[in-house]
Amino acid sequence: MRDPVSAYIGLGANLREPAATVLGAMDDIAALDGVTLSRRSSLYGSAPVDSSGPDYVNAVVEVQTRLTAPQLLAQLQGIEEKSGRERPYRNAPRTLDLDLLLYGDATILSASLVVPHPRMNSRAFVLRPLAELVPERVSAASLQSVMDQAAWRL
Ligand code: PH2
Ligand code: MG
Ligand code: MG
Repeated sequence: MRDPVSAYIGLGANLREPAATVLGAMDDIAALDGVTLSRRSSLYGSAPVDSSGPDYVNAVVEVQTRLTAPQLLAQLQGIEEKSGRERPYRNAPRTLDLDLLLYGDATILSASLVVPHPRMNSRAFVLRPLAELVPERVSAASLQSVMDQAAWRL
């Protein structure tokens, strides 16, 4: 069998009850077959970036998984759909967004999945919770470049 890989998943929500949704999604991730949730960051409040609506709740979790990256992504999309996510337009306010940020040390460039997440280094709501879990994977320069973005620990 494949060795488990450490992967990092960004969670975000800004509709309905975002904190409860994000916490529930962490439990849903933990319950996936082939996935062990090893660590959860704090929850962060954040102002919408290139998006609209109420403030977001964001967080990052670390998992160990034997799923491939596309298999893991498909499972995450299933959890998004279960939360009632609709996709009326790009960056629309959302009940739940689950982004695969890092999958081991892999670089993936396919039509349906790009890893590392292409915008993670320009978003404080990803970098701050990720740095709680794996500071060695978040550069000081990236953190510095998002200093002006509001993302506060809840
Ligand atoms: N997600 C986006 C776009 N903008 N802004 C915040 N604060 N948090 C998010 O999770 C977020 C966003 C696209 O996925
Ligand atoms: Mg996203
Ligand atoms: Mg997404």
